[in-house]
Amino acid sequence: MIVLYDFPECPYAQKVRIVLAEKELEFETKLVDLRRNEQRSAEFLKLNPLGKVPVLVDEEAVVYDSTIINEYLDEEYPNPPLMPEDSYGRAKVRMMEDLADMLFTPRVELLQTELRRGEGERDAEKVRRLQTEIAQLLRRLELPLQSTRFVAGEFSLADAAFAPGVLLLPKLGVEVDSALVHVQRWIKELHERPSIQSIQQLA
Ligand SMILES: N[C@@H](CCC(=O)N[C@@H](CS)C(=O)NCC(=O)O)C(=O)O
Repeated sequence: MIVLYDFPECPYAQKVRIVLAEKELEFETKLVDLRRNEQRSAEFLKLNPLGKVPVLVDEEAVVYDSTIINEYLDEEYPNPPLMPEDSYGRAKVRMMEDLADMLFTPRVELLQTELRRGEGERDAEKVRRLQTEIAQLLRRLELPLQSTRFVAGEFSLADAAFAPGVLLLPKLGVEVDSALVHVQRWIKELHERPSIQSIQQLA
């Protein structure tokens, strides 16, 4: 049985849940309560010395980091495939996934943290800056989405990486420019996809 060490609100753990759902894999979850610093416990550090969720345990395989976990899942459980067959196709997925993980999701998390503060404590300038930066990042997706249905061809690990943040955009007050017709279409399609709907209540 696959076990996911999870914190439901973590977008990186959600990205793994989307892939597990795409592949219709059964799994158990073990909550690592980040609010109680459980990720620093000696027991958890044995699974991931970096002290971060998610971690996936599949029999003797212990894998951490959402990107590495999702590639592991795609190789171990290849149906349906979430990576293209050709090297350049795979490189494009990885570049898009990197954009999601390094630029998009961290800003979504920062904005979420800022908005959780009380009205008085909130840094309005920071909120506006992050909202603008996230909207600008989405602009970069319009060109690839003009020629393909998803960010790097067919639905892939890259779309799974963007999805948790994309679900939060309305709550975060990020407006997607209506001129970005392909981005708008892609967002709608993500919202309608069952694997992504399965994490909606966690987002
Ligand atoms: N690169 C990692 C990032 C994981 C990550 O940042 N997890 C956060 C929660 S969303 C975490 O566990 N933070 C706890 C800590 O840093 O102490 C991945 O993709 O899995």
